[in-house]
Amino acid sequence: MSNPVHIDIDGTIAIVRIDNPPVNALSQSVRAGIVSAIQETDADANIRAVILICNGSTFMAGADIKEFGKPAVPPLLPDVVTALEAAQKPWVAAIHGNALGGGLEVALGCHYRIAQMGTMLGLPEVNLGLIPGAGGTVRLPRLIPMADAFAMITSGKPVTAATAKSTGLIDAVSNTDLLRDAVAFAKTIIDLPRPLALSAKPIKEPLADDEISAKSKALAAKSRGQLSPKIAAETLLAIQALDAQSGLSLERENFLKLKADEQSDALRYIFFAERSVSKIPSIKNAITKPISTIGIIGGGTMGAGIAASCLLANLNVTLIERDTASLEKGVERIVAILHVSMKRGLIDQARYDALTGNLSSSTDYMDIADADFVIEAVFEDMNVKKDVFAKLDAVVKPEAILASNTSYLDMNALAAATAHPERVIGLHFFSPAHIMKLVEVIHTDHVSDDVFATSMALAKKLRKLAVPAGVCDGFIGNRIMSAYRRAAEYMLEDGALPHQIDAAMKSYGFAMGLFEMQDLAGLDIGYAMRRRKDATRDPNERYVDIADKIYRMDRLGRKNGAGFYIYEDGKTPIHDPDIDALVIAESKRKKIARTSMTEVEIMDGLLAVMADEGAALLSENIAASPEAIDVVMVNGYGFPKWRGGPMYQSKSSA
Ligand code: 3H9
Repeated sequence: MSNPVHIDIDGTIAIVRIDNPPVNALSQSVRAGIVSAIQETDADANIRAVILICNGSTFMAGADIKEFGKPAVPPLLPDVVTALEAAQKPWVAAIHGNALGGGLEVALGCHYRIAQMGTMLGLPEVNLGLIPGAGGTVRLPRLIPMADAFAMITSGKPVTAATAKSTGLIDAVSNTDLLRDAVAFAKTIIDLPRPLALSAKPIKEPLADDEISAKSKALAAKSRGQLSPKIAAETLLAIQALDAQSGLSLERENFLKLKADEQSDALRYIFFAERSVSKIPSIKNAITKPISTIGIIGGGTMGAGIAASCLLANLNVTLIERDTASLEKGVERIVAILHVSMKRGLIDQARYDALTGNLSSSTDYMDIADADFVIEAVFEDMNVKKDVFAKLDAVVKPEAILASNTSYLDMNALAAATAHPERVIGLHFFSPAHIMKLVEVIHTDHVSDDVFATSMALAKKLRKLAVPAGVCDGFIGNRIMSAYRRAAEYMLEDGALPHQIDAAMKSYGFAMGLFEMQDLAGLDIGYAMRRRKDATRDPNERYVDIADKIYRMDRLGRKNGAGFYIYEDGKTPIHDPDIDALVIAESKRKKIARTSMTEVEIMDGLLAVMADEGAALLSENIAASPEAIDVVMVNGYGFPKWRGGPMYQSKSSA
């Protein structure tokens, strides 16, 4: 492999350039190259400052995660950062794109940092089940206030260059040519005394122990069993009371412990799975058509969220509704989402004005005749959707793509309702659609490769995680959830109670229990869905009546204060013994002898059902890989990410 580290000399300034595509990860050859560059520039008396810059789209995005499963080959990253800190010449990190994890730690080893506007800087190791392992927990809180370092390290969320400048993480922002600005900056510091190395400085604005403990407690609740945020908080708390050397040793010890833990294995698996699922060999040579104008049919919660996502991706959007009153409400919803984005600082006033300017609305389908792509998000009913598709088919240009945001309907039947089924695709967004990253891209039988590839590309443009799925009732996620729900209902009749099942799955790490989730969605929704399926349900299939009975007691869930649970404050589920009695009475009525179940039995039983349904999806070609199933479950259905997903779990426990 060619040397990824090059040195150019510009007068008295050395420019050390890293070129290790795609993200300049700190592979062994990069680490070794940086160490030689330190030695070379130290030895050259003409050089008075060094700029560290990267080729390609980003500064270093971290340690090379692909090396994590193998024995570490020196020089190790912590030693590289220590060597940088001790370099004879001042090093200036010139940062663009992302400086993440080990990449930011390298920048912290440099004596100055300048970043291009738009750069993101962060220590996202917790998302991989780790903590920073090359001095980040020790150096960051010596550069910026501990409260800011704590937030960055325990959340893993990167900050913008503007925020980094305000906290002192970077010394300067470049608005134009990064290298030119970095050289100009270097010239201003050449004659200054060398700043103290970060490891020689005290902690900046340490937090009181009780403040950190309170934050740690809040984190433990939020991370629901994930170790890394908790260990990150504990490490920072301890580091406040230690000298830098002892802090570095503690960080290393905790980093290595976490790296060897199964949670980090699972999170690394999901990291690569999320990147692999959208790579589809069969459409490698397909033509991706340019998309600039989107028509959205229906301005309800889903339609508005999808429209806002499209606007935020700089697309022109026309919203269609059936009457003026609904149209006004739809536009209001979209504008409200953009307004929240502005209030949160994600877009500024000028961008808000530009994006709202890209939105038009109409009650006439002819106004989307020129759209490149139309997404319908009307009521989830086959006849209503068929009607919309027939109208669309008649007005849009022949090359326009028609997508349905359905969560379970037969997309092939919908495509057959049009004259051009090859341009029909499903895009199953998750609610709220402007926030949730997951989209299932439903591959209909007759869809053309170009339409499929263009739909995948559009999802990427919307910054979504697109997972292809075949046509079946519920696609990947809802089908697994149906199997999970069915099995949980059998467990109710067989001996478990709703709160016991919910507690078991929450203690496994699920965001919410299944029965709490049904209460949140509204028991009327599930009831209506079951009635729609009555006609086609196999009469010999085991059917559990408990949810129907609760609905008929006018317990609709959170919305009217009672469902499987009672809600006194409208949101906190309270266990209701009346529901236990109803469940027990149902077992009796069906003459089922109840057997109590332990938490582990409940968990194992339900996970096995999910994995079995996943195996069926694979054998039916609905899901292309176990990774696709895991990515859907983790990103759309609250399966704990640090467990990797049901397929990963079944493989690891096999
Ligand atoms: C760490 O640094 C530990 C240290 O504290 C201590 C060590 C001792 N390594 O995401 P993309 C690949 S832990 C190897 O699609 P984007 C990725 O798999 C690390 N490979 O692009 C993909 O490959 P392919 C802390 C990596 O533009 C390709 O690059 N850092 C790494 O949407 C493009 O990736 C992180 O957690 C890596 N570190 O987003 C940052 N990163 O084309 C992780 C990416 O074969 N990375 N690849 O599928 C990211 O968040 C995003 O990749 C980034 C770019 C935002 C940089």
